[in-house]
Amino acid sequence: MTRCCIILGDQLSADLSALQTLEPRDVVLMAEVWSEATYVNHHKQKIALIFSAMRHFRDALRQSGRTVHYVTLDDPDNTQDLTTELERMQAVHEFSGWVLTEPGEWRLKVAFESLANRADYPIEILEDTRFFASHARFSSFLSGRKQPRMEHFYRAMRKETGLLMDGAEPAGGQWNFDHDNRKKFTGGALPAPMTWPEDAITTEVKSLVNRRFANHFGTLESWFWPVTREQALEALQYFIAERLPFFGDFQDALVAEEDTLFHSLLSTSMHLGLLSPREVCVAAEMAYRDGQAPINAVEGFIRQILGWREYVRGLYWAYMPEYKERNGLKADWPLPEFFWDESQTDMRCIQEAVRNTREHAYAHHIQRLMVTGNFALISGCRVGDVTDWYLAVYADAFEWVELPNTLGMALFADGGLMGSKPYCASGKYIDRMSDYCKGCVYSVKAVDTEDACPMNYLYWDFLATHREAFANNPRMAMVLKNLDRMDPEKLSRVRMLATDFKARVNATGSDRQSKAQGALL
Ligand code: FAD
Ligand code: DLZ
Repeated sequence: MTRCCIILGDQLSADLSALQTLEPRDVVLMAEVWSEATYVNHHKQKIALIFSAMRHFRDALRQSGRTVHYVTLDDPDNTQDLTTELERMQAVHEFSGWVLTEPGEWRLKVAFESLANRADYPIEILEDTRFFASHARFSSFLSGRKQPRMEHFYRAMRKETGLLMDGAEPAGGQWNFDHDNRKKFTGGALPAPMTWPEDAITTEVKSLVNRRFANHFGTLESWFWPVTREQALEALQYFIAERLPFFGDFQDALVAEEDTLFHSLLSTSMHLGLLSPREVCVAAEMAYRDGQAPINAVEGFIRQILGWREYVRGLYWAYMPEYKERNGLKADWPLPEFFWDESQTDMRCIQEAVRNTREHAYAHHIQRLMVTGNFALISGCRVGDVTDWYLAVYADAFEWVELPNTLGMALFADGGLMGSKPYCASGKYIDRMSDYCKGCVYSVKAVDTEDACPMNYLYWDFLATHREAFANNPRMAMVLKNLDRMDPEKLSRVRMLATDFKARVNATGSDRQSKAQGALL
């Protein structure tokens, strides 16, 4: 009567719902499989992080006395797919039944449900309880709301969890301190990301990844990812002490060659299950209560986890699979080559965001939203290309969190479900929040000349293209008024520059003018 529990690469939590149901005699299956490692061109660090964390979790389970069948990628018997590995193990061991916690991605949930329906042995799929809001709780939030908004959900979650509450009132007297969190960083010492000596497991996994995934995006040289719960707890403590006090002030800042600023780098640890979101929020709140971090920092940080992280997951499960097909702005321009190779662009902001991404499998939120995301939005990049890119290149990218952020927040392709207006901006915004423009060959002050920052003419071209679609959106009224006031000849020059830019990129893969002209001769 032995049962088996299959644990996936992002389910590395001792309190996982499926693990909780096991008797001491029951066993665990974990498998490194080609299908999961290649369904998009995952960054090398993402694959290495998941394999290393899985192997460490296997060892922790074994130390606790649990029998674990662990299938490595190179195992000659490996069928290289999670559901077929389950079937293979069942044929060998004839378990009395299986249990798993629901996968975090739609495609995999469907695959396991379909196996459960056709198998002649029981496969039980349990809800993932590692989130604040269950599926039922999120459905009840959505029900009856025409226009769901994160802020309403977040306030309800604050009240329900008691996080950052003084009785019935929000701590600090306000629900949201976002207005205090928009400072430009003008210099000073920045705490380096925490790192640990590399152990034999990570070294072996990196060598496996270099050998088997040599053509995948990114490098393995840098590494600031915890691979065990102990390391993740240290990373949490380090963040709370060194970075959280400044997190709020500089949450939206962009600084050349400063790749992580005051961000926590905790997303991978929470998604893999090494940390629970609750313990992360509680640690942040304690720092506020102890006077170690100001309210604007702590509220801003907790809002990202209790608010945004839960909200995007809720929307994902509520609207999939139809959500993935949305293309509200009919975007269809292929993603430029320079998203994979920053040497192909002269835009310093994109160079910085893509370099960070390639070197670290990381970019902070404003790089993702206001640099690469904004460029993809205003140039009209094809939604599927963009969502595949984001899913591939970040160590923390799992579809439940990546898709609503990309398709909804960055590309405004979901018809306004994630946000009430598109996050579109010209180079002026990037100049205000960063030091990128100073070292850029393009002129951020220019709009309708050859040397103008492409973000400028693409921005006005975007507004002109979608003028009718945005006409009834009160939050777009001001920018549309500015568009309408633009001299028609100037607008026509701007639109021509946007067309030429895209033609140049189509022809050469690059926006570099001299190279493009050379290639066209
Ligand atoms: P911090 O800035 O320190 O924030 C703290 C935590 O808050 C994060 O660890 C994360 O868990 C949570 N958080 C912050 N913003 C969001 C958000 N918008 N949605 C959900 N959780 C949030 N996040 C992912 O985890 N995976 C993704 O694949 C992903 N793709 C994104 C794609 C786009 C286009 C955009 C605009 C954002 C995306 N985000 C994604 C959200 C956010 O950028 C990352 O969570 C964050 O940069 C992770 O770094 P950090 O841990 O240092 O975060
Ligand atoms: C992302 C990933 C990768 C690269 N490899 C594996 C793997 O070999 N085995 C595994 O169990 N899980 C892996 N994962 C994580 C899964 O893709 C993840 O569980 C789903 O995306 C659901 O969130």
